[in-house]
Amino acid sequence: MSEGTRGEARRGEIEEILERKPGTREARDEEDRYTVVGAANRRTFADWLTPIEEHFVCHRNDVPDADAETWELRVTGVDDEKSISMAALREEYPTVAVAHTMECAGNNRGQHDPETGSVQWGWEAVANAMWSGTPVRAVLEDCGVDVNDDSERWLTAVGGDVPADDDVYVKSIPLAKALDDCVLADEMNGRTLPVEHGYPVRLVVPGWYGTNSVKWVEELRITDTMVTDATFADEEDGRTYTYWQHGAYRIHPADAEPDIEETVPTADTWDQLVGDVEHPYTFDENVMSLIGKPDGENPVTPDANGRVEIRGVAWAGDDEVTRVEISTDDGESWRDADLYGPNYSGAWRLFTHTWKPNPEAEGTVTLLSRATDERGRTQPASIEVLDDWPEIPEDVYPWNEGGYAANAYRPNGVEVRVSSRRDE
Ligand SMILES: Nc1nc2c(c(=O)[nH]1)N[C@H]1C(S)=C(S)[C@@H](COP(=O)(O)O)O[C@H]1N2
Ligand SMILES: [Mo]
Repeated sequence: MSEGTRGEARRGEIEEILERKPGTREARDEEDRYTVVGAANRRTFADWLTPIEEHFVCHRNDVPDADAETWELRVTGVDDEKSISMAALREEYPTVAVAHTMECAGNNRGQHDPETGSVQWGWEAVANAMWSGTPVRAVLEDCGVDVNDDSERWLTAVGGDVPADDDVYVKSIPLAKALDDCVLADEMNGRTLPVEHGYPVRLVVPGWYGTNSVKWVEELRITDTMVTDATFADEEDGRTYTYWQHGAYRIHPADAEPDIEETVPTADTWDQLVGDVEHPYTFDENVMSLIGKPDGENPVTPDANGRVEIRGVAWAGDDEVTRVEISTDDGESWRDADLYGPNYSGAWRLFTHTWKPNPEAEGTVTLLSRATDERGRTQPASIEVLDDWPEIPEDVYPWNEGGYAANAYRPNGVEVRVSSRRDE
């Protein structure tokens, strides 16, 4: 397909999605290459469950013209290879639901200075939904995989979207993670999976960056390493299979050339960054938080007791969030917020804090939130270009060429105007 035709098809797709999803708006993608819509308003981050209407969408290729009646999921690289129909997937295996905070690895990319390429997301590419379907574990066990095998193999998932540049959407995750909590989802928030979210079936990898949750999944292959050029050599179809794993979605300084034949011993993104992985992969989500209320759109009026509720969400991939703090004085001082509500691994937590704005003070105040996870990692203050990659100074997130996995709190502050009751 020519660039022009593909561009037009994508435009049509975005318009259609925006119509179905009134809680989203289009993201800034100067190169006009991706289908990208994000949450339109911070209020999305004041509730635990994100309605489909507010859930961001992100993909590059044209969506396949898929039909659940004819779709087959192939399982390969196993003793008992199978091609499973959607009916069989639904009826012959158990059904589970998982909560998953989907965050695009490029969320917050627009906060990088100098600007990086690709989609300039602010905070809008994150959402929390319930995904139901078939546990990956049940399918693999049925295909002869020893589910108690703790050897370090990989699950490589292949997307059935039509490749724009002959780069098939393929992602590898450790087999241990796949067996632990991953799901082949055909429902989202209790509804049939919408086409833009992966109908008829997608992989859901709880707590890991969205890129790992392959939509329109048509093959699961068990491999000894992460995908390499050799993994799909038998296809002989002239398509390439390694770009999305090794070329994109890696954290590195400008002008680096990541190895495309790599297999890393550790999955946690931050562990890779501070450890000895030179060009880390975006797997487990870094600790993050966002204020959803006040939303910065409207002035806030304190109640009769002079109080304002600050509410938001905080997540840390498949680690637990243990603390959220709020600052109303630009980070000079911090107060603990209370964590509450549902607590599922892989999903965000709600937090709330009662703020008493100074009745004497006029004008706007910036509210900051900062989360800490169970491993004691706290969100850094800002994104900075490092001279000495990857030595990361305290309170800094490293500017990186792809603009990935940033979790600084300062750029996500919300500016609110406080109006006193008496003025009204
Ligand atoms: N097959 C396929 N799966 C994909 C993608 C894609 O382009 N093709 N995009 C990924 C990216 S980058 C993200 S952030 C999530 C977004 O999922 P959503 O659109 O359901 O929110 O899907 C992932 N799965
Ligand atoms: Mo993404």
